Amino acid sequence: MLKILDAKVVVTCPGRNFVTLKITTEDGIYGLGDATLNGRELAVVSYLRDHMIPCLVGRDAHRIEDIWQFFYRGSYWRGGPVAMSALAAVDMALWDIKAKAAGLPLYQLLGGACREGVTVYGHANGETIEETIAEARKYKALGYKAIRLQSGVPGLPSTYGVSKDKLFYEPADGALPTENVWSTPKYLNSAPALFAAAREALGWDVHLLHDVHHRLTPIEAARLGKDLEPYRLFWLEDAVPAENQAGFRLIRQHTTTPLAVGEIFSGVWDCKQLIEEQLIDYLRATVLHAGGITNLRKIAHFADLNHVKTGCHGATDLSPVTMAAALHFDLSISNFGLQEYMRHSPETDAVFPHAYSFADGMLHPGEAPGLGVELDEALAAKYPYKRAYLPVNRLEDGTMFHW
Ligand code: KDG
Ligand code: MG
Repeated sequence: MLKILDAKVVVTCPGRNFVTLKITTEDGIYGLGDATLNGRELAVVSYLRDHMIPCLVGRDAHRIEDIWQFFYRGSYWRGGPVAMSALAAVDMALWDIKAKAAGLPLYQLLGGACREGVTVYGHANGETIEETIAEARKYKALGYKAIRLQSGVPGLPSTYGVSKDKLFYEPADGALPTENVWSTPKYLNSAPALFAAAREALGWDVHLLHDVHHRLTPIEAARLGKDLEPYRLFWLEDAVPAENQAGFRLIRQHTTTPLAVGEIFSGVWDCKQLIEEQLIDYLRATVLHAGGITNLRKIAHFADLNHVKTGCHGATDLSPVTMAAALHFDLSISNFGLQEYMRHSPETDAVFPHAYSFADGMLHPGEAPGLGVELDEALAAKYPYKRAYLPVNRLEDGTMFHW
């Protein structure tokens, strides 16, 4: 029995908001879990503080599956991003504790390494195609084997994925939501040209990816997939909003461009049909928003039976605690595909010192016991929470659209 003595939530904003759960046991071992839900952070804080922590104290930290089921089944109101992010934070912290108690890096408890490291992709973006390609060259020079390309759409004042600060893209940029403008015809006219130029300039020995960020209908996505086929993308991401999973049938019937989806999924029920019918190639669900390591492992095993690989979300709004947990997970599963890696700012890395490191296009979680991430609470306290929303999107005629 490793009795849970206490748990607390730390909110900090070293350039962007992060919510971290710290669970402490009677033996003095503590574990960290990430509970950050971009733009809705305080809802998860309340869910943890007001509704979960009172039930955690006194339980055996070793009983991870039982605690997971207690909160999932026991809340009556199952699922959803707020509850599943909170549950994920508890789950990550418990795995951190168990691995520290065993004196092993977490991936050893998950079955050991299946590969030498975790291949990651970086983000190259620019207002123009030339600027984007120049950024991609920098990633290649750093050793990246896979690069996501996002470029400005001519005629639109701003575009998803294109940032002023090339290293640290933070879309949650306003104390109230910024309003962006979108045009599907303008986008569909410009995206294939980016990849034609990119293959010409970068060659074929690098994986190229692209994120549509949920903005097309299935038939539009089918057309884009076909237009991009000559450039052999590693994946086309979030081509359509995925609430209607059957929509992917139509895309699938029309194109051989591999499809990735799921960074906003909360669990297996958001992707059961996508996986079962083999409508996607890569699942973007993460250890954070999809209910923790315990839940994502089950989803990944199910995906493996259906030829679907993982492609975990790894944007900067997932803290280094999630990044570490994802790396232990990635290293240990048989159907790993690719891991997203948007580098955190030096301020964030200082608040969350971590054992993971990058070399030759791969991240490795390191050999520190547990997740291998610390939380510098004194430093965290110097960065108070700052309300920040993700943008919203309108069509050129003012109609509300997907962002
Ligand atoms: O919080 C939202 C971001 O994480 C998201 O917009 C980033 O789409 C994204 C990606 O692929 O990293
Ligand atoms: Mg995305």
